Order: sequence, then structure tokens, then C-alpha cells
Amino acid sequence: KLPTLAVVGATGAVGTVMLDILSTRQNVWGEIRLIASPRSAGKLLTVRGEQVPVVALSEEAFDGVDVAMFDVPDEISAQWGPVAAARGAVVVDNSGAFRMDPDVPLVVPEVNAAAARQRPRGIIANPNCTTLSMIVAMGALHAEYGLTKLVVASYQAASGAGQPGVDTLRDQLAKVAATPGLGTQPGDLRRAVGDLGPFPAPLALNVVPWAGSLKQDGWSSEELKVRNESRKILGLPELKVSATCVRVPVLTTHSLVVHATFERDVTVEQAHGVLRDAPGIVLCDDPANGEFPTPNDVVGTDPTWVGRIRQSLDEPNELELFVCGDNLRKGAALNTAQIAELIAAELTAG
Ligand code: 11C
Repeated sequence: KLPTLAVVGATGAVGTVMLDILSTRQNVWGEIRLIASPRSAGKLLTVRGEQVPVVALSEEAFDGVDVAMFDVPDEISAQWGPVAAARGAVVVDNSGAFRMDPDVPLVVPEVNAAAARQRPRGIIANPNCTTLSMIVAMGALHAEYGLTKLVVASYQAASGAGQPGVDTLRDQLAKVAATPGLGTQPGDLRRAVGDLGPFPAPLALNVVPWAGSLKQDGWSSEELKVRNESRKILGLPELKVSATCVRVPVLTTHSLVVHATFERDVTVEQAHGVLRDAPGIVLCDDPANGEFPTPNDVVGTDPTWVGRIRQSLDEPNELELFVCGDNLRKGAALNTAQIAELIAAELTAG
């Protein structure tokens, strides 16, 4: 019998992409049960070409479930993940609730698939979308050259902040399009756009050097997640990581500029060879012909796209590169689906 999958948070921004992914990937599931808040109960959603009614989140909703994916806010995962695990489901959680728990593996199948087998709490965590947008490429390069330091700047899309982020950016873009001349005077966007939504400054025609909440010494939660999660996934607890997270007026697909330092020297040709052969990576690096990834060329695709690779002009063991990854697909739903498929294979193999 094929395993039963529950999708918790089926109606959200990531949940919606998840239903699309489950409808297009190889079908390894028996029943797919869709779970959401009580106000969405009874709503019909399409998955695998069939209309499936949403059921309300409750303890009983997990009866008979083998794998439960959670795409919900941290506090909902923190409360309900252990409930699902206690009912016998393997939980794959996309929130920040469990990522740094030493008894919860943080898994990116291309990098550390084996970690998914050790799950004392019955919970596996899915990384933050910003970490995920670069970590497949960094994992491949680390395996060959030994990573010692990462300095990154992110260019994060509005949908990282969920549907309110997307709605806010679209609304602001409509307002600036209707008012020619906006964006030329100090603060004119702030006065014109009104609702800032989940962002601390206007996003249309702007960049905003902030994502997440304020943590110690001026670091944002997002910047600390990039540091802590990269260390855990790569199994490098001492890795030096410094991140600056920035929101840009892109709907979906996060980009990062990465400055990576390795134990061993690495040329551009060598890095090309590694990345060309790595699963989950598309190398797009031919600047002479104007070829490099941009978020708009990448959105809706599964791989991590890598380009603009340069060897540092100062150090032969340092590379500069630019990566793009769809934050709702590999950054969230796809990686969760890949982890769930690892568990499905484990369960089916008995
Ligand atoms: C953003 N990366 O772009 C965030 C959203 O820890 O899963 C995801 C937050 C998380 O705003």
C-alpha cells in the first residue's frame, strides 16, 4: 500500500505550490489529505487532477497519516508537529520551529540526504528559503574544495513574506505606475504607497535591507538563519558565515551574491566542472553572450541556477558567484516534497 500524505497549510502560498508539485512529480502517495485552518474546511482544492476537500486541523486529521508536511507559521508547527508525530506520522516541517533542534535533522536531499534517517522526534526540518537558494551549489563546491567562509548578500523576493508580501508589492506597483514621477524625491514613495504590508519600507522602485525580525547586535533573524542553517546542513559548526539580507521588488525567486572561501584553490573552470555535474544545479555562466541567471528567467523552475563565477582577484581559494532559486519551489515546497519522497521510499521498502 502506498503511504498516506497529509499537507498541512494546503491553502497558503507554499501550500498552493506544493499541490502543483505533488501533481507533477512521480506519484509515490496513496491518499493525499489536505489540512488547513477550520475556516478553510470543506473548500475543494485540486491535486493530481482530482478535487479534494480540505479538512480542519485536529488530532484526528492525522489518523492513518504516514508523512505530514507542514507549511504553516512557526507557532502552528510548534504546536501541531509533535501532535502529528505522536500519532505516528513522520513530520516534514517547513517552519523555523524545529530547524536548530539537535534532535531534528535539517535536510537538503542533494547535500545531506542521509541525515533524514536519524529523527528521534519523528520530525525533519526544511531550511529557510534563503539558505536553500544557495546551499545546493555550496554543498557541491564544499565537497570538492572544503568551504571555510561564506559572505553573502541576498536579493529576496516579496513572496518570501507569503501572500501578503505578493499582494503588497502588486498594490504598490499599481500605485507607482499610476503616478509618473514617483521615485524621484526623498520619501515620495513612502508618502504615496500607503500600506507597507509586511515590509518596513516601500518595496516598489526600491530595495529594503531587511527581512525577518531584529535579533542581537543589529542582525536580522533571516541573517542568523542563513548562518546557523548553513552550518548545520553542511555539518560545519565552525563555518564562518556573514549575511546581509535585502528585499527587492521581485515577486518570486530569491537571488544571492556569494563570496566563498575554500581550503583549496579553485579556478572558474574547476567550479564550472563541479557545478555542471551536480544534481539540482543549472550552470548559466557565459557573460560574453549575456548569459547569467536572473530571477525572472528562473521563476517556476526547480534547480538552483548559478552564474557570474569569478576567481577572486586577490586569493586563488576564493570565488564570487551569483545564484538564483525559486523560493517557493526549491526554497520551500519542492525541498519538502523531496524529503517526504525519501521517507516514502523508506516506508515502501519496509
Ligand atoms: C523571507 N526567507 O524571504 C523568508 C521567509 O524561516 O521559513 C521564510 C522564513 C522561514 O522572508
